[in-house]
Formats: sequence, structure tokens, C-alpha cells
Amino acid sequence: LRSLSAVPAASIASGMAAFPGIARAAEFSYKYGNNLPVTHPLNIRAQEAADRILRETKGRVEIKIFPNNQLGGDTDMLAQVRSGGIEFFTPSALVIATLVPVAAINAIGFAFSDYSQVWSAMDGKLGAHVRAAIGKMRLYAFDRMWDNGFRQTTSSKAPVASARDLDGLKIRVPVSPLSISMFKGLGAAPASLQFSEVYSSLQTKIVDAQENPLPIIQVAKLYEVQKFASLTNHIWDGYWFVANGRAWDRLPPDLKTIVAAAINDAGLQQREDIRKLNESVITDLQAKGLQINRPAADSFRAKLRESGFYAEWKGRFGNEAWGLLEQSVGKLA
Ligand code: X2X
Repeated sequence: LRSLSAVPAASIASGMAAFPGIARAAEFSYKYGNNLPVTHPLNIRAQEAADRILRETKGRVEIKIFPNNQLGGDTDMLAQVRSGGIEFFTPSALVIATLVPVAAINAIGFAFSDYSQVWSAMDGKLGAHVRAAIGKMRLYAFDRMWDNGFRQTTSSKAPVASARDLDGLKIRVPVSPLSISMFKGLGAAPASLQFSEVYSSLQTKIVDAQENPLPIIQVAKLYEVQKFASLTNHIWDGYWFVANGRAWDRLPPDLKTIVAAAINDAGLQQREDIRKLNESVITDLQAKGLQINRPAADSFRAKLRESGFYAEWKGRFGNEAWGLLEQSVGKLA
């Protein structure tokens, strides 16, 4: 029974109340919170990973998933995973950058042109650089980043065909300094809101537009409150799977190996799910009434250069990180 001391008393008590016949609680009972609906591939693959971990650790490690902002918005969950209130969280790069600024580097506007560039950077030196920075904040970042996707712009007003169409547009962006800076540079009027507020703020017209990858627009049913989707591909965004540093260190090495393998493998499968969804989702969204257009990137890039966006963020991220990004995508600024 010595091992039970690692488990919070409340979770033992509630576990036993729920399953009075089962006398043994898991030795490590961990909570994982995220911001996405259960139908998103991130939740489907994470549940598979949790099942595999329970099986391969013979019940010693149990991960309970709290999807869809059940534990609060991203800002709350980031605080909880730091304090140990939850043990796992998958913040987008944009969101964890409020704590680890360099983590937003993959989200520099129009940096990546395709997934081969994305994964060579994030599975390579740039990803390692960001993971090390996350580690300094007493969070452990698993090796494989999970995919969110290339972010696209939706609006209830009009299609975005060039940078001019963003002028003054009230657009929701995540709680992310880089997103605010980018959309201000593009001439829009961005507002940071937690993802949990997006649907209702579009519905009540607090904002007219938002930007997210197509699979999210689909699973969060944003097509119900938006008319136009412009495939701007302006940011590539991914999720860092992070663990509270102390909770991670509590796991004996053999359990760490099992947990890391299950989570990293699930991440690779989740990337493949998103790749396939990207191909099928457009037809589905059109059938649901979204009008799709495909703007060229030139006017947006030109406007960002003019506004000093690249020069400013090169300075903020520093030459080392910027150089690693440019190794994958070519010269940016
Ligand atoms: O909040 C968003 O827009 C989302 C779901 O893409 C992130 O997690 C950044």
C-alpha cells in the first residue's frame, strides 16, 4: 500500500465510490485536460494512448481525459499543469508561448509551405530548441508534437481574398501575443479570446471572424455561425503534449518509457488523421453551407513585411531560433 501515497486521497475515495467492487486504485492516477471536442482526432488518439498505457503498465498508470475545456480555458489549464492540479495538457504553440515565448516560432506568418517542412523542423533542431525552453519552465514536453493544422480565416461578413479584406475586421484570435501582432500588422482588429468562448462570441457578433484549421471548424461546428472560409494558410499550428515536471519525475523509468512511447506513437497517428481530414473536410464544410475561397499569399506577406512584423519577431525570438526556422523554410526577413 506504500505506493498509494502517490495518489491524491480524493481520487482514491471517488474511484472507490464509483467502483465499490474494485479495491485497487491505480498507483499513478493522472488527469489530462484539453480544449477540443471529443470527436477531434487529438481526443480519439489520446484515448487510445491512455488505454494502451493502462494495459501496458498493468493498471499502474491511469490517465483520465477531460476534453472540451471541461477544466477551464487554455489559460486555466496552463496554470493547472504548472501547479500540478492536472498532470497533462496539450496547449497549442500559440498558447504555451504566453509562458515560453520562443514556442510561438512555428506560428510566424507564412513560414511553412507544407507538412514536409513542418515535420522536419518540429521533429528536428527547431523542435528540440523549443522543448528545451519548455523544460526550463518545469514542464516536460514529449518528443512528437501533435498537429493542429494550417490556420484558415472564416467570417460572417465577406470572403477574405487579399490583405485589404482584413482591414478593420473584428477577428477572434487565441490568447497569443504573436497572433495579435500579426493580425494588427495585417490591418485587422484582433481580440484574444479563449477557445471556449469562440462559438458564442461569433454567434452574438462580439466578433465577426475567427481563424482555425479546418478540422476544428468542423468539429466545433463553427460553420453554424460563419459563412465564408478563406484558405489563407497563414499559420501552421501544433499542440505540445506536456506533463507537469514533478508528476513526470515521479514516474519510475520503466513507466516513463511506456507512457512516452504511447503518447508519441499516438501523436504520429494523429498527424496522419489530420492529413486525411484536410483532404475530405472541404467538401463536408461546403455541404454545410460554408463558401470557400483560396487567396494567394502575396498580399498578406507584403503587408506583414511592410508593417515590420518579421523584423520585430526575428528580434524577439533571437538569431538562434530564427536561424533554425530558416534552415527549414528558407530566408524570411
Ligand atoms: O484556440 C484555438 O483557436 C485553437 C483551438 O486553435 C488553439 O488551441 C490555439
